[in-house]
Amino acid sequence: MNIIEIANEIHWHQKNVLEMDKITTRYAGLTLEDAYEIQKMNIIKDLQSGEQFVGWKMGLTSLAKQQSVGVNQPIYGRLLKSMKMIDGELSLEGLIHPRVEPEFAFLINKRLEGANVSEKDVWQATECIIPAVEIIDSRYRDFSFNLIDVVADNASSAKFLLSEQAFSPSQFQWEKVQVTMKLNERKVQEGKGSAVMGHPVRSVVELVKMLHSSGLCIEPGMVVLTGGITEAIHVSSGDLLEVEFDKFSTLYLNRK
Ligand code: 0L1
Ligand code: MG
Repeated sequence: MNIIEIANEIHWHQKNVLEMDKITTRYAGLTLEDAYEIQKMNIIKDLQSGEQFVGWKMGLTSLAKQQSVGVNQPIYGRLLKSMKMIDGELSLEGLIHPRVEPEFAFLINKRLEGANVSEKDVWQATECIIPAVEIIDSRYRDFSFNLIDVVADNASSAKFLLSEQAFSPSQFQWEKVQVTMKLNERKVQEGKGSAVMGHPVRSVVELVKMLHSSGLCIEPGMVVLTGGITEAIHVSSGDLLEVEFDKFSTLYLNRK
């Protein structure tokens, strides 16, 4: 087993928008550390071809999502500038079988690091909180994977949209914010901010701790997607999506 070759295989499928078989059924003995190393190797390739690293995403932060994948821990992935959707258009180009989920994004303005980071540290380093939508897209056939597979595939990262409205961290009780997703004008999902580890700030704390164990940290200017507030829903070309965050913000994808 050569993790450089495995990383190359995943990267090829990411760039060529093609499904692949799980790596864990084909390569025995892969560890979670190998998976994060593969993720990092592929991001380095992207950076070498001119990409820009803009932040982190936490995934599998809700009990519902962990149960649906059969795991009991969150994961992280890396966000690149090209993943950022500029406006509310829903372009599914370059995606295999996209799913959409609502999230809160934290914009960080001070370095966050260390195993002992607290919620207070995160609040002190948070410039603002931004309603967001993540489009995830697994490169694995049928969206079927285990923890190691999905980490190696950059936690299914594909695209994300940030609202143009940014809010002060103290403006709302984020865990109580009700989020509703409508697909083609029909309500399909709803949830509260508390679905993300009880409170989305805990997702950032957990990310800092996970990064610390790999000698990494969150640098100022980075955005952090804290994890899905509801189940992710399948979207197809032409679908209209409306994501409402209480009454204070609404994000549209493919608004007519
Ligand atoms: O952002 C997420 O929670 C997704 C993490 C990976 C699992 C998936 O693709 O559903
Ligand atoms: Mg997500």
